[in-house]
Order: sequence, then structure tokens, then C-alpha cells
Amino acid sequence: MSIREQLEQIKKDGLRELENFADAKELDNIRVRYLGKKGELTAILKQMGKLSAEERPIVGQAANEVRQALENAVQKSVERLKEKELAHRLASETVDVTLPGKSEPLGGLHPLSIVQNELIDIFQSMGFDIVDGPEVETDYYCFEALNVPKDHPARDMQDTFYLGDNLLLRTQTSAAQARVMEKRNPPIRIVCPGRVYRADEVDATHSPVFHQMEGLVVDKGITMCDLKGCLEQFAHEIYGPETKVRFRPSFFPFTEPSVEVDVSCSECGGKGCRICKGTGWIEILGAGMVHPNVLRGCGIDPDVYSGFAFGIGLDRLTTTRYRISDIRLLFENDERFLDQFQGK
Ligand code: 2U9
Repeated sequence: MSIREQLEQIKKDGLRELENFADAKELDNIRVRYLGKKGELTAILKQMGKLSAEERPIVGQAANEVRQALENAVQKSVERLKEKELAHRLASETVDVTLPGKSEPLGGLHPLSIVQNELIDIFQSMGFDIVDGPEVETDYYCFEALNVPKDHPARDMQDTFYLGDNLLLRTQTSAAQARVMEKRNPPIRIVCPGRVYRADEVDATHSPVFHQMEGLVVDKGITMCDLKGCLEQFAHEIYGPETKVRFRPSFFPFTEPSVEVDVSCSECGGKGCRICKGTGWIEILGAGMVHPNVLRGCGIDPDVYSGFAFGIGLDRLTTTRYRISDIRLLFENDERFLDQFQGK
């Protein structure tokens, strides 16, 4: 076969192979085999020395044309390959916009937080400041400052979690309020929501950790009448404007006189039903006039100032509000329970 015939054969074979390859690797192998330094075309060109001076430029030009034709074909094949790859990617990465979306589950507020926030709103609208205090308290602020002397039964080891001689887990948030009274001068109008602890056995209505919101107002001329007005306003906001409030005498070491506060049953309107056990009344909180010893102990002269205080158990308020049968549900964080309060 003459050199020209060999060139024609290379061109024919090369173009045919460049029409038919599987992938980029095979395409590159073909390119190297025909156009590479050790390729078929180079091998032919090395034989050019055998040609006569007249033939050489003619064959040279023919070889250049074959090279050009093969290079063009490689270029086209590379482009075809790129298009094929792009088409494949576009097909495989297609987003089906008609598929249903995946919704991210949203968290919600715990029922205790819902009730606590509602109470905070009510008392804030009456001009109360919200205060916070430590859960680990000293014996002084939890008992001594609140007129609970050393031998008082509330200090019993069985009722209180002691952490040492002087430290304990607060049994009421009034401890934080005593701290505020020491620092601020009257007028004082504060509520303190928070977690408190008592060494109770766990059952459907008792837990060693529970939640309170206690309130305190101290100023000149504060009377039991102000206490009743404030709690009536609170009861109307929570249970509706037709709700009645009544005081029953009680005893707390930190208030004198002390009262237990009932509201007319919102279920039966006071007629008597299963919820109010036929009495027409539901006990919602304890309250009273701040004991002069408490005022004095916090540096406030009881001959000049007087005050009222109240304490609301948030757990019971929450369980009655949502008809929750067992207080333990509030502490177990079972999502099937918590999900029912989402969006409330
Ligand atoms: C100061 C002085 C006195 C807060 C008060 C109550 C009555 C009360 C209970 C309600 C349900 C506790 O969670 S509960 O078991 N509390 O009955 N709390 S008067 O008296 C204070 C507060 C602050 C400086």
C-alpha cells in the first residue's frame, strides 16, 4: 500500500471509530491511537523520507488534511459527548414540582408555659413587674425572712430538699420576692413565676417539682380591699367577667390575715357540678396581707407601709384548664401529649 493509500485508510478507519465509541475514555484512546506522538499518523509521517522531493509536499498536504479531518471529528465527538452528558444530568436531576412537600414539624409551647405567659400578660397589664430568683436558696430567704422560724414544721427535713446546712431548693418563689423587698423601696408591685420544690411523693396530684406564680404589692395604704380588687380583676380575665370571688380565712406564716381564695365554678356558674364537687366554688389560690415581721425583716417600716401577697399554683391551674387528669403528664414530655397544645 502506498503512503497515500495508507493515509486514506487511516482517515477512513479513524472517522468510523470516532462515530462509534462508548465514553470519554474510549474517545481519548482513539484520539491518542490516531493523532498521538506514537500514533498511526505520526508513524506514516516518519516514512516521508522515502518519498521523492516532488511527492513529499503533496503527501505532506494530504497528511495534514487527514490530521485536520480527524481533529475536527474528535472535536465534534467531544461536543457530542458533552451534550449527551448534559442531557443525562438534566434528565436525572429533574425536580418533580408536583410532588407533595415535606413539612418540618413545628414545636409548640408546653401547656404550663401557655398558662404562665397568660398570667404574666394579665399581671403586666395591671402594672406588675416580673422578677426572677435562684432555685437554690438560702435558709434565710426561703424561711427566716418569710416569718418561718427555726422550729416551724414547714422546715421539716421531710418537706424540704436540703442541700447543706444553709442551702436548699426553694419551696416557694416568695424567697425571690423577699430579696426584691430588701433592695427596692416601695411602691413595689411584682410577680415571680418559677419552679419550686417540695419532698412530696409522686402521684396524680403531687410532684416534688412544681410551678408557682406569687405576687406582692407594698405601698402606703394598701388594704385587703386592694387585694380583693386585684384578684377579682385577675379572675375576670381568666374565667370571664361574670366570675365571683370569695375569701375564706386561712393561715400562712408570711401573711396576716391570710385567706384562701375561691372563684365561682365556670363550668356550672355556681349551681354545683362534678367539677366543683357540688359546692359551686373552686379554690384557685392563697393570699393575705404581708405579715409586719416580713416587712420589718426586709427593712420596710410596717407602721408606714402595708402590702398584700398571693400565691397561685400553676400546675393545678393548667390541669383544670385543660382537663388533664394526671399532673405527671406535665413532666413526662410525651410528644403525643405535648402535640395537643401546638398552636394554643
Ligand atoms: C412575700 C411575702 C408573702 C405569697 C403567698 C400564698 C399565700 C399561697 C400557695 C399557692 C399554691 C403555694 O403553690 S402553692 O402551693 N401560696 O397560698 N402565697 S400568700 O406570700 C408572700 C409572698 C412574698 C415577700
